[in-house]
Amino acid sequence: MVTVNTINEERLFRMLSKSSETGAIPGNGLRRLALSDQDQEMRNIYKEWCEEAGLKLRIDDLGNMYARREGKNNLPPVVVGSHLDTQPAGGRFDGILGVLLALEVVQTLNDNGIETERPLEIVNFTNEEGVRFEPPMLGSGGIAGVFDQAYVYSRKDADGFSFLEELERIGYKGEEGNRLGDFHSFLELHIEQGPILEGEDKQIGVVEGVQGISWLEVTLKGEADHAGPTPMHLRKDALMAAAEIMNQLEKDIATTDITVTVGKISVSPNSVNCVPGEVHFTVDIRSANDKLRKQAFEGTKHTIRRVSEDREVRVEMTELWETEKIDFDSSITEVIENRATELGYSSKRMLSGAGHDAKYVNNLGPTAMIFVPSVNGKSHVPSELTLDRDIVSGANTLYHTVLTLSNE
Ligand code: HGY
Ligand code: MN
Ligand code: MN
Repeated sequence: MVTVNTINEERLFRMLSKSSETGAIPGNGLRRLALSDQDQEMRNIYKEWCEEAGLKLRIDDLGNMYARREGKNNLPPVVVGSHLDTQPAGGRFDGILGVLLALEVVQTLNDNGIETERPLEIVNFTNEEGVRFEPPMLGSGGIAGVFDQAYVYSRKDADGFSFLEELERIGYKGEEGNRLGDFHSFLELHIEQGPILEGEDKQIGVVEGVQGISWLEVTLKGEADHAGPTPMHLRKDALMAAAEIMNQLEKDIATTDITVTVGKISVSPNSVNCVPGEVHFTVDIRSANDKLRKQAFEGTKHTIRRVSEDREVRVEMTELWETEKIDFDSSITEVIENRATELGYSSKRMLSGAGHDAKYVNNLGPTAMIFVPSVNGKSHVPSELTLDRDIVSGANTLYHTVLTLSNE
């Protein structure tokens, strides 16, 4: 039986509460959009903590932050990390736990005077959420060769500011040569963001893979008109067309194996007494089965074209993002499961419904994730919550998994 409670809970929760103050919004939430002032503030705090822990910090050309702890031998490191950026009205744990628990693991190794065979690198990836700069995971996707540097730099936010401008503005544009190099293994601890662990009363999720995701951007162009004198049969109402489309997608495309989400919509002229002339919305489609997801994607586009034709509304669609279902490294998931069991924690093997940086780092080398339960399965909202005891069991599992991997 390994010693439990190896991490320093007081220090860990002090770091977490500092993060929870940085970009805080009412309802216990966070608004810390990628490359915003709040992200800059949190990056500066995290940088200081890394340097206080004796780590050597470097920043790459996409703003990804790597902090390195040397080992006995100059071998490919064990890498641990996640993201510090949040949703616009997000929670205090999504991504943040993975970054701060990685730092806590390093500090605990320091406390115990442990020198690991391999070096360790802890990471904060830029723009995981893909809210301000679409699509998600531009930092991890950039180093994994999914997005080239020019594409990442060109992505603009709703106000027209580019990723590059904002990265330079907050002072976190480093060198391409600082990107993650060859590594032994990558671990990401994350909140589950769903109801499974809580529902089955399990403390640790041993994550075996991540489902596939497709994003579609849609613009419908009808005709704006006066809401009063324009008879219903003469209208080309873009919002009514969108409403019919969304209803059809929920009915005909979504199944128990396929999620369909229209998360973002804008209407113009967006006035009480104007028939909407133009609507812009997004569709997020996910499944653990890539064949089903691709069929659902095609079915979605067909539905949008059919309804638009019926209503004489013009349509433009852009396939914004696609990422396949991936499988993590089974030798690492076995280590996670064994350490959790030895620590006396219940665990469950599972797939991730949400995308994570680990999904792209998995392109570069052996990767896996550890989940901790989300209360009521809620995430991407201010009420997002993971209980202290579950954070501690996640941290101890991460610590002992890192100890094993860094001495392999
Ligand atoms: O979209 C996702 O699943 C992740 O939270 N960025
Ligand atoms: Mn996340
Ligand atoms: Mn998220």
